[in-house]
Amino acid sequence: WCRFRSDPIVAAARRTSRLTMQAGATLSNVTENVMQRVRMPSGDKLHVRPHHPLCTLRRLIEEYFEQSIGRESGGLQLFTDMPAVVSTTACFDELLVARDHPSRRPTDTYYVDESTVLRAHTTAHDTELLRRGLRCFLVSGDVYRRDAIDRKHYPVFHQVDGVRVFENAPSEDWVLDDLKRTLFGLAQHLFRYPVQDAAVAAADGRVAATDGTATDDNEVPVRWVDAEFPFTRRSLELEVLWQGEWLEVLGCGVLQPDVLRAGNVDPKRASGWAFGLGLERLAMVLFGIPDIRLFWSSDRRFTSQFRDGAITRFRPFSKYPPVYKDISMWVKDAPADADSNGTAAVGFHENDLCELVRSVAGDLVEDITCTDSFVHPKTKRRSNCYRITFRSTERSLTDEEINDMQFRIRDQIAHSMSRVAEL
Ligand code: FA5
Ligand code: MG
Repeated sequence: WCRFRSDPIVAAARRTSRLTMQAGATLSNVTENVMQRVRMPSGDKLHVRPHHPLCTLRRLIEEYFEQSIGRESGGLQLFTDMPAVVSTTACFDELLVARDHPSRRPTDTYYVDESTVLRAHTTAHDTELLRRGLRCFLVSGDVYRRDAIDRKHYPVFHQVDGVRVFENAPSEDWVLDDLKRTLFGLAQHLFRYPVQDAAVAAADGRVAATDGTATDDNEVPVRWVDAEFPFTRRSLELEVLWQGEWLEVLGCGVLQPDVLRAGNVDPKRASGWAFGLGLERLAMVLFGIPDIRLFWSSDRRFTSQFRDGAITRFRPFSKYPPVYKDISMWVKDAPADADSNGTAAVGFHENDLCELVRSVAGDLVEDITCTDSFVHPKTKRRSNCYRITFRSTERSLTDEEINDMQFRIRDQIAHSMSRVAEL
């Protein structure tokens, strides 16, 4: 029932974190494709790979924290190779993620077994590091989520989380101000231009640039948006205006007292902040990389463009033509009260379709969009039409290989999704 139980990486993670195997564990929903990324030797991972844009960006972030708070707090600790296989306790429970929170569902998270997941965020390490007595640290690594497919989403991406705990902070407002000031400084450090708080600029009657370049004053517009995370309060997201679009790059907030307690920190004496940032999102903006799949490319025309430490604009080597294929199916919706934790809810979920397509087409699939959905007036059955965009970032695809992939996708849907979808 657990294909990866004997996998060396999974076994090692289980040993070091004393994960317990429980009876009646659910079937793993980790695909071989994804497991290959988990198994990559830690030195090959993109956020530590020499000259890789994600590595350059991670180092710039660390450099900023070393130069700013590292000195004042007397001990910033950096982690880049914490194991990606973690317990549900670390990933969810200790972060107060409710039992029925959507992020826990097997449609959204990769379960190795009932109590073990591929981390869905690097926040999964925060309580453990607090328990080790650390009060100021950054954790970076590969994270895994079952998700949509488009040019901004990929099932494996990279995050950097940061935590800072203060003994005797004057107030929660003070902690929040420190957090905002710190992250604003980070944006400034990364963009090399003064960043401009869009709300402040608007109040001053100044207008933000909307074409994605810096304005005449070389200012990059950013803004704070209210957000919600179970593990923080006063939560916020930072967005950057880039190419006419507000792009969410990080989430943050003041740590909940119960999270501090889980980290053996007494919330009566201490308080703290945390943030989590997506490296791909920021790197796409800073290096001008148009498609998240490119980060995984080993094509020399991609890799040769980047040098350690330098933020340079990506020069597209050529845009290969997309090929569209439509696929229609009758789908069975999950009952509204479906059990969200553990066993697969019986119902159609788009993430399952995306995962299936990804397992057939790999990085040749660029996007999957539902283009039409209707409910039959008599039978009340729902029909969805999906448009699959195939495009390689490296070459032209032949009709033959696309037809072959499309055929295998249909075959797989009929084979493994028959309970929830009918072609
Ligand atoms: C989190 O993961 C929280 N753990 C962040 C956090 C940490 C908040 C600590 C408060 C305190 P979220 O799911 O929004 O939040 O993801 C954080 C960032 O990861 C996003 O802002 C985005 O930059 C990036 N991200 C999220 N999903 C994807 C994806 N599928 N592909 C690429 N990047 C993604
Ligand atoms: Mg978010």
